[in-house]
Amino acid sequence: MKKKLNIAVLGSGFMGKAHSNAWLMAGKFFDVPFEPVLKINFGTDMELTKDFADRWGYEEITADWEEAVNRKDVDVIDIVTPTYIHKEMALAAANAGKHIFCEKPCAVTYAQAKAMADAARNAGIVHYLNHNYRRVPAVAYAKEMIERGKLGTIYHWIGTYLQDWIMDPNFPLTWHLQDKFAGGGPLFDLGSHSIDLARFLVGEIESVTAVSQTFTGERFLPGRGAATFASGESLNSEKGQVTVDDACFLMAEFENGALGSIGTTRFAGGRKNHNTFEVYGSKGSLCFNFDQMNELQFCDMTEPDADQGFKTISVTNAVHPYCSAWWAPGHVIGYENTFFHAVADFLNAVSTGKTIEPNFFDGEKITRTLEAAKLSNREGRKVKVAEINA
Ligand code: SOE
Repeated sequence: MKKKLNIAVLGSGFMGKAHSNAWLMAGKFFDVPFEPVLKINFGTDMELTKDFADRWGYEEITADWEEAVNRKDVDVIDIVTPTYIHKEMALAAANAGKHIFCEKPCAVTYAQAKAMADAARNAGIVHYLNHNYRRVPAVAYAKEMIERGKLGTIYHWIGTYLQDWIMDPNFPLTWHLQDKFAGGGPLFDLGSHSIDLARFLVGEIESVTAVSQTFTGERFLPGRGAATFASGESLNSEKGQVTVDDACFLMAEFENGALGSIGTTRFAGGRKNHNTFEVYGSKGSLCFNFDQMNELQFCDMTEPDADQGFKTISVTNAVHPYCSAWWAPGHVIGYENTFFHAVADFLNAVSTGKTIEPNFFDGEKITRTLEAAKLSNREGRKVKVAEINA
């Protein structure tokens, strides 16, 4: 019998669902050292929280997250709330000596992210920041290929993360569209993923030059109104100010000399979750597109000129990262599997006390870069990441 590990999940939205599923399922596919137990779920709307908790089999619910964090019988705090409250929850969890599994982006400011990193360091807990795309097998395999030298010296990173879910001007002013709750628009929500992948695959970003735009400056407040959106949001008759970007494009200089760009928007019609990157090196080029998440495109530049061209690698073979736990080659996996991979790695980290990445130390660096991009856009100039102070 495996030792049980009691999980408190704070939040119950889209990510609450993805995380709950992963806590329950990871051990079915991976050899994990614990049996995670969905002990308690925190939510603010008790009716919705009860429905959610019943569906996923939580033992209890609470409207008081601090109570959940401080319970003696809770081992892990899983934070899936809006971003602005991550810091408060993470600090409380670290002070209580609980391991932390936290949704991205880390925090709304560099100062907050730094406080989270410091608290985790001081408490000596295991902390994980869920930039889940690192755990797409094709992305993890891209990392292996780069480490094996298949790309040589890296010259370029071109990342794009495009969505379209707020293009309708009637889409309400949810927390995602308010700077104080989200830290930024697609720059924070999507750009944090792209920066995480760029750091993972290329290296540290030294400076950024960013431009952003808000296309819809005012929106109806959420409430009970006529229109209801796919996300379940409905409208009020009053309007409020959008205080985040709708799109942000940035150029990045890496410490190792590589040059790159990251484009993020929620106004790319038809693009639902179009997360792509291209990495160009002296010996080879790699392209990834989450729409075909089981594949990598690779061009081997060491081949004779006449033979050069991109080939498709199906990253579904047992030798590929995470794939031995899944199906026979070519039998593809999906979005939810990335969360299973994260949970399996996190459980192993808790058992061994080893570091898992990305974590709050990465969150600190990513958030600093995001703030540099905000400053760059505001002041119309290139900003070194090191200029940003907590
Ligand atoms: C919404 O834009 C969102 O759910 C992000 O918050 C996630 O991190 C991304 O994986 C999918 O899109």
